[in-house]
Amino acid sequence: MRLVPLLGDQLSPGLASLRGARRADTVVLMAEVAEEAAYVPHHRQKLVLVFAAMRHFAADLRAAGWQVDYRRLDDPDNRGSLEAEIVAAACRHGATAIRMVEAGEHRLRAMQQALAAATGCTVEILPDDRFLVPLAAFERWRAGARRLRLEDFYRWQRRETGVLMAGDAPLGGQWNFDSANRKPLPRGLKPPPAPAFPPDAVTCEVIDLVTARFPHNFGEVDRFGWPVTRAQALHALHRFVAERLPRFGDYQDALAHGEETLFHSLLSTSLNLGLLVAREVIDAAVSAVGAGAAPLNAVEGFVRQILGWREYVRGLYWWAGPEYGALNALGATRPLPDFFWTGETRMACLADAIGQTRDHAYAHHIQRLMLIGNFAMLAGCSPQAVSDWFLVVYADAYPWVEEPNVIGMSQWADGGLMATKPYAGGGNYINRMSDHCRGCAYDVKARVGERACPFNALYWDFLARNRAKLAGNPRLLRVYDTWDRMSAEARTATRAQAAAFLATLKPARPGWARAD
Ligand code: FAD
Ligand code: DLZ
Ligand code: SF4
Repeated sequence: MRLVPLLGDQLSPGLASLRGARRADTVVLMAEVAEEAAYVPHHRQKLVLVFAAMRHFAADLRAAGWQVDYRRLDDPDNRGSLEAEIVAAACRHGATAIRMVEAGEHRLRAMQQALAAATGCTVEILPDDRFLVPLAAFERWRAGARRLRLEDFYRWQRRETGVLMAGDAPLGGQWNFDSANRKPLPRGLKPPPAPAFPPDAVTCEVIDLVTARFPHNFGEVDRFGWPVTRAQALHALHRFVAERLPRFGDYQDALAHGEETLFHSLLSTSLNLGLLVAREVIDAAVSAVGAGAAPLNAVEGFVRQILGWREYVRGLYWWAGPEYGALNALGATRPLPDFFWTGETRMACLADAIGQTRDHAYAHHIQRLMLIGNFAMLAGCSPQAVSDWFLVVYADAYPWVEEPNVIGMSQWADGGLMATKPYAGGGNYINRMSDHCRGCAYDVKARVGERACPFNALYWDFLARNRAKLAGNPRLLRVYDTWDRMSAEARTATRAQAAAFLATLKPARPGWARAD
């Protein structure tokens, strides 16, 4: 008998460990376990999403003729960890062989490597070919690359896959349309509502379980609407391509008060669980250009996110190793302010982004990068505290994708491996790309004074504080020049303003979101 354990983010019918396996002599094991549910105190919607998707996937496998051993979190003899469940199942089924797809994170890869000794079985670990770029290919690319940059990686992938290519040249004659993709949302343009999938009986049972077992975790569950089956995820994909993709490019960088999704796809949870695979999402988007249903700037912008960023951060996570998560190039140590958990702040932009995070376990990229991440970096918050927060609060968060985005892209804690310069911005940037400032208690135009937008003084304070580490960066020469041209009094007042604001921040109580 062969045991095929499937992890919670391996919910793909075409998974490598299922392909070619014979149903008659295979037992598929899936296990909800306390260790995964509590290694960080996940947002309750994320817990519901993972368990509900696992339960639906197990039912689909059974319907397709697989023998599935499914372990529920509330089984009285649940052994609490994936390793213990796999060892017990191997014994229960008299397994002589274990076949698994490589886990998506360092912690569980180490567990997989210990399985042969723990079970006495032969253990086969297969590459996760749901990603387009095998890790060995990423490593070869990196070894030969002049520099580690998304743009180079992305062009290489366009050539390798032929996606949006006309022979050897990019379709439309340009590799990217970023300059066309920076429009603020015009007044009166209302993005279509994102599809929501009301919980069925299986999901309702999981909601009850999560509510009872994790009463103190962050986040609301009452408006749960994530896709939990492949059929729902495919429906969400088709709705996105038809309704939102055409404007995805134009408003990719926009922010708007009360607009939780704009023209984003909301497909990350389905992609990261495996309900959808990257290639089919890219193909669906590309076919919209062919059919004249979406312009090239939109489709290229979207493809770049998946063929580019998603594959790139995954390669970087594995290449950089477990130490990457501990990097702190700017030596930032401030604890997270408590409003990251309560959403209670007078800063309208952050109250909006954190409030919707609590309600939906979702924020789009620019909210994560230019509002929440930007604020945390300007305030000098510990990148590890920031990274833990991002891992907890988003339904799509797994270390392989969260860490490079937070440690690298958002906090610049890797000293520039991911991003050529810190993604730092003052209130002006936020005002240009959003309507948040109109309804804010603060004045976005002011740098000092009682009503001054905190982002402004914090921005300059961040640059001044980190001058020794950042001033040599050619992309920051102009901003340091502007700072230096301010009068000494203006500089002193700006830094005093930042210090006074920082002194008002209440640190989050330790263990705020721990599951009791
Ligand atoms: P869309 O804007 O519609 O983009 C389409 C798809 O492209 C996404 O579904 C996602 O699969 C992929 N994608 C886009 N940007 C990235 C990126 N930078 N890295 C990897 N994939 C990308 N994404 C996660 O999946 N999990 C995370 O834990 C996560 N944490 C982040 C933390 C920070 C600080 C930042 C700045 C970004 C983070 N991202 C993360 C990337 C991105 O913000 C989300 O993938 C995106 O917001 C998900 O919403 P969407 O599906 O509507 O994306
Ligand atoms: C995120 C998560 C959670 C909350 N629970 C489980 C679980 O009970 N069982 C499981 O197999 N996986 C779970 N996961 C996903 C894992 O923590 C992990 O992120 C991935 O399996 C890595 O590939
Ligand atoms: Fe955010 Fe400052 Fe604008 Fe208020 S004024 S919404 S704090 S950028």
